[in-house]
Amino acid sequence: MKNSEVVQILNNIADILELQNVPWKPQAYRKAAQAIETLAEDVEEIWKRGELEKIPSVGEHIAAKIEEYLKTGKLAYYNKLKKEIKINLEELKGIPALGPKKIKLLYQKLGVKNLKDLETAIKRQKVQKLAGFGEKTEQALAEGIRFIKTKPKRFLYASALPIVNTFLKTFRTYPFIQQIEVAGSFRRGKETVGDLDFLAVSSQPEKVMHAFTTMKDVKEILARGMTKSSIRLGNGLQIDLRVVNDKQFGSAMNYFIGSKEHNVELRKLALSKGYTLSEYGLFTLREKKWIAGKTENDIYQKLGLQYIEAELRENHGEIAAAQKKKLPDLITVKDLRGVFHNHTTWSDGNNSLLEMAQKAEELKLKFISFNDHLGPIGITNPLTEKRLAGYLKEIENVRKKVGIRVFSGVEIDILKDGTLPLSAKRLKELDVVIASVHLAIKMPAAEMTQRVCSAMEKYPINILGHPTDRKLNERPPLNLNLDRVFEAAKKNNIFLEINGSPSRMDLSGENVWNARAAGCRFAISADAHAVSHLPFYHLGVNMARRGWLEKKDVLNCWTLEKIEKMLKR
Ligand code: DGT
Ligand code: CA
Ligand code: CA
Ligand code: ZN
Repeated sequence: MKNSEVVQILNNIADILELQNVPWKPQAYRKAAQAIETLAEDVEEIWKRGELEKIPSVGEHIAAKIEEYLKTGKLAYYNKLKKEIKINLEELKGIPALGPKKIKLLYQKLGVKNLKDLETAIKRQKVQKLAGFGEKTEQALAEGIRFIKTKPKRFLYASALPIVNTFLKTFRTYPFIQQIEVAGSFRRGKETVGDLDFLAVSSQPEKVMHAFTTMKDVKEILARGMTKSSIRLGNGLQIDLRVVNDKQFGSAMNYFIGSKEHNVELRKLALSKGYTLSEYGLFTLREKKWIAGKTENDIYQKLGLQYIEAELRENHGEIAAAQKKKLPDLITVKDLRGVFHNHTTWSDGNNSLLEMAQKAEELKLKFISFNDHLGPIGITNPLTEKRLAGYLKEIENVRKKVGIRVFSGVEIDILKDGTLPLSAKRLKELDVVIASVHLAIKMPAAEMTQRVCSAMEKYPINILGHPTDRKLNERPPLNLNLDRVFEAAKKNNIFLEINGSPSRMDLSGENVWNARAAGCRFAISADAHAVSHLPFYHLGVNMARRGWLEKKDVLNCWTLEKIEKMLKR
């Protein structure tokens, strides 16, 4: 369960080394961090099997550092580096718009060591006078500080995932536990979770509570009771666990999956039918006779409803739809034939075209779409019109070596003025054109909306990439009038991306819901920058389900012939 701690330490080491102008090493640490971030398995399990070096991008040296940390809970090298730089890097890095380079300048020129120093410097308008900063940057930093101060930090679904998997796996081996499941926002597939909620069935709750509160990753016991306890892990994540009996399990799951708003509506419906519903079960109002509670299905059935999938339970019309038996037939991971939006060493990815295609084949996908960056995105090695020929030639070669369909394409920048840095004619030579906003992200809503819509009007675009450009816990979405964007996408037959990259999850489930209502269609992508990122499309499926999508709404689920026909512009 230490994956996110290890990732954080490796990233911090990379940052410190970068501050110290050490060449190469930062990149190595960053790549290793990236690989561990995307593991679906507990890194400790891998270490116990002696297989740390089998993790992509983890070599002998970094494996030894990880081992030291897992064994002792400390890392001497990291502590030494931290002493050397004197800066509270973690705190400063948390501020949107502040990277290692700027942190370094702020320290060297103004002696900024932490958030408080930075706030003081901004107040005295010292930051805007630094070379390479200016008034706009100072303003952006001030806004960034406000953003992190007002937004409570929530955990990414993707970093909670290995914790949930390990927890369930471990607790399912205990003979005193008959059943255990995860509930709460995680079960609803939300892109971030405030805490994790588990429910267990056991006739020996005391043993469950003991096992739970004495897990080795527990940093703090927040509450300890006979049938419910809460703990906090070393990485700050809170976990609640409750024990119930078999007869209550369904009603307890229903209650603790939530959302609260769904629960409230469901209770109202129960009352209107002469029942009361609580975490203990469904009872008749007058005689308090037990009606249902063993399974969620029983409860929904007794209330005259179709079973409502957890992702739909946001009080967004799901109860009314379930009454009319009109719930959507939600897509599942298995419905996706392939995945869009993947980067390779042709731009800022870590793996070659061939490695990525082979991995996609291994994952039993039927197609992969390559969309390396083209445009002035601020990476060292973007595609250019000149390099395009070589890129397409190599894609042609890859096609001969794998048994799946390989789509050629780019992810092209939507420039400030709404133009793209490649002509419509050249774009049409590619199978899949994704257009995204990356630069100049601070614009008033009217301008930003105009920029995006004008690109969609004028160019042969297939997919609008990460439409809001939000980064969870990092930066807010673009100033966009989404209704107008959805309208332009529908009119020009452009698919909206559901980007499954853990900190993006863009569009969000709620945005997907609105876009679907506006008549839009969607493409699910991994935005993979390494083979280990390809499974990110699973996270995109969460957003799609939260947005009520069926197979017909999602390009990835169509037959290859239909996809090809659709992509022709
Ligand atoms: P989170 O943890 O902020 O990501 O969101 P949830 O939905 O997991 O919320 P949490 O952990 O506070 O509670 C889990 C579920 O328990 C929640 O989804 C619905 C249920 N619940 C909690 N408090 C209440 C309440 O006051 N009323 C009702 N009806 N349900 C509640
Ligand atoms: Ca929760
Ligand atoms: Ca909770
Ligand atoms: Zn992008």
